[in-house]
Amino acid sequence: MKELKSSYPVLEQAKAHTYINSDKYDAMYKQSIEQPDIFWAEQAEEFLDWYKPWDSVSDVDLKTADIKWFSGGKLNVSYNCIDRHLVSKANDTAIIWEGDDPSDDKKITYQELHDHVCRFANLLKARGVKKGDRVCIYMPMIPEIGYAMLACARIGAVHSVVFGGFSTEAIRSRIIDADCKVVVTSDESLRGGRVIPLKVNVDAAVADCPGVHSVIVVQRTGGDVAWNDKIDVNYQEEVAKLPAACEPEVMDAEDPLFILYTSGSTGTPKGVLHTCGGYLLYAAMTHKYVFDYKEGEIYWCTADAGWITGHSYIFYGPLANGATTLVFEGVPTYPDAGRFWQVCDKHQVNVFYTAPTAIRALMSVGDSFVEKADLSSLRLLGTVGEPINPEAWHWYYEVVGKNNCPIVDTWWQTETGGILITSLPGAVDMKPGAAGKPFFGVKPALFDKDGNTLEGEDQGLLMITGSWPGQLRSVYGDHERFYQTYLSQYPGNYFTGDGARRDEDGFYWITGRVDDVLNVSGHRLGTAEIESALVLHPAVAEAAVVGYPHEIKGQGVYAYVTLMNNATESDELLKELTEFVAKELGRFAKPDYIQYAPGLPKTRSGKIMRRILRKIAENDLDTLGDTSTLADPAVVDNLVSNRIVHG
Ligand code: 6R9
Repeated sequence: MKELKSSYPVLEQAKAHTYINSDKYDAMYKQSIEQPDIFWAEQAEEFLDWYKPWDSVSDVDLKTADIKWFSGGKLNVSYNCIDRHLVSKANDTAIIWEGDDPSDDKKITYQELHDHVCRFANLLKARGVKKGDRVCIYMPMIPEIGYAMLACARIGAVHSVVFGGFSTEAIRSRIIDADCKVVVTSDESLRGGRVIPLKVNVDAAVADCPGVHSVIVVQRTGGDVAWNDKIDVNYQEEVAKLPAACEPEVMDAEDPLFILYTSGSTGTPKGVLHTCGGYLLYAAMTHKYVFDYKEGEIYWCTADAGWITGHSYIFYGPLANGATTLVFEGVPTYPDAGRFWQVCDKHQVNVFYTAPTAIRALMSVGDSFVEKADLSSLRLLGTVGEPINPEAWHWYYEVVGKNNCPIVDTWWQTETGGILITSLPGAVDMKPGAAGKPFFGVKPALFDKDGNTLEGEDQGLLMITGSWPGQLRSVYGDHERFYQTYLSQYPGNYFTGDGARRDEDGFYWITGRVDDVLNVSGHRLGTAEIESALVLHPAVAEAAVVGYPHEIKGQGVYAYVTLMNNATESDELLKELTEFVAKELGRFAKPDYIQYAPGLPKTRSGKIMRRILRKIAENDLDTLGDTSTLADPAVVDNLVSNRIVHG
């Protein structure tokens, strides 16, 4: 087998060295830690335009979960992402849109973006949306999803984007939790040539949400959809009547910008709350330094706007920096597995940012698809969402990047707003599989289970000491849950839920979640959510879901279900349950395997022992461990003998 290099020094990162080198990184990092307020004040002045300066740079008390950055400072996020660029960039491309069908694309200039966003903002106002109101956005990856987000930001409304792959139940619970009065959606979406019925899902969700008075429908396919004159609003017809000017609302840096739901280890998804000033600064600054973004370059992040990566690195960060950002509607494998590379070639993409799961999937079909495209415009590559295995890293570096493009492996979370640990082009060496070093102002720490800080080379729970401007401020509607979930474990520190190893050079290697959160194809999924979907089915009494290693997806979903007394096991029921999860939660959450479990292994206090279920799903029976504390050890024998052995 070919030997894989374990480290690539900075000097080998041929194509990207614009802003920082190792000395400058060390000096800036030192200042960001030793004099944070001076450091962040300088950055906030450099990166953003303010109507009024802040009263204090940071005002943070993690013990009382009170986090403020730049409070008293006034700004508008949409002004910063659009209006201020009009002086010099009105006719520059803000968004390149590439449709699901390769013949479908368009370019939107900053001026056009301004006009669309203003019209959209005026439509929201006409439907009664005011500063502080919440708007749910459930849309395909078309430019209008960006217009909708920026229109909310313009008038001070708080958006809650729900990933277009989620289904009815997920939409309904998110609308109710944030008490949204308005939903923005499309008739249908197109993914890989398939039509997905977005409005049907919204209609079903809204039927149980009496608070929703308007559903704004952006036509995408023109497909036939049910129409309720009382609440449905035809976007194209209405915006045509509205002016392309809308004064931005003056917002406090600490006013909410958006809510984004994310899965945790227990309970319902949490509405992670981000605010205007700190979030935008952090997104813009990381976008510039991590991607070494230079004016005029074409930048493409393949994420969906329904996830935090799409928020920070398709829209807010790049647009704040006046970049050209590519918005892709389709999937990596349609019309064939060369799509990503054809799009890079067609639009002369310079910076390309994607997920390891996509890299593994495209690597598995061989090099020929990559070789057919001219990728000479590529200068820098990035990954996000999960650890990247060294084989996939090398394929990305050698076959896609031709040994000539640095790779930034960016570790961060919905809660962190932007990238916290990464390699930095020109400044930090690349080690395939390692996330790298902390970004400016970020202090990672490793803890053992008893709360002791670990120094030097070691492995433990990854915590972040102190605050940074992009940190979440609360869990929407439940500040106590925010404190309990993230700040109560080791006071003064933010609990990430990930484990990590620090090597002899101070590089961080993320080892994965330490809780019951799965990472399926880079999508974060709570086992609790899939279990709740399964038990909604009338035949299911109880369900337990675990992850197992999956070659392409990173993790696969393995579910154990206990049936109601009156239900009978059958292959049809298994299929039905799988489709049921798809219908309730979304196709991407479908279990790969479901095993009937007459009983689940539980402690005497009734807690499901997931450790044992994980081992059985992984077919790792030698280390099942001690089962004597189980209420009924015999259930394990049954599960082991009926386990599904997979490849
Ligand atoms: C941005 C995003 C967060 C979780 C996080 C971790 C995993 C993300 C990673 C990574 C290893 C990386 N994760 N980036 N693991 N290396 N470069 O993905 O946010 O959807 O909230 O997921 O994803 O486990 O805790 P989110």
